[in-house]
Amino acid sequence: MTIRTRSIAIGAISAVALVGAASPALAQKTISVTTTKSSPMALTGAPKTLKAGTYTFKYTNSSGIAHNLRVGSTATPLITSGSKTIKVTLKKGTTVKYVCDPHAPMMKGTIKVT
Ligand SMILES: [Cu+2]
Repeated sequence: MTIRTRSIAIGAISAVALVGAASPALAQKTISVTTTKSSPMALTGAPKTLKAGTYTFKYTNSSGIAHNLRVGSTATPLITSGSKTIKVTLKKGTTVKYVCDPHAPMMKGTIKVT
């Protein structure tokens, strides 16, 4: 009786482990972009290159000045504090621009998608 119970338990653990192993491939990557109090007119944290795929861009603004983050054609609302996220699919071989809409001449950058 005891031996049977153990072998069933081990079988259950193996099944859970297999499901867990499949999850990371489906998980989305999050890119954090921030505007800080010390650099209140800058978007920092975006990488220069990214692999093609779908990403969550998390924009955090601690400056007290209204900013947003636009990546390609997708933008967060304007925020003066806190965080907002957008989901963006980046296509291989493109260069994607990101900006803060009200301050696009100074708060901007590009990401090469490989
Ligand atoms: Cu701005």
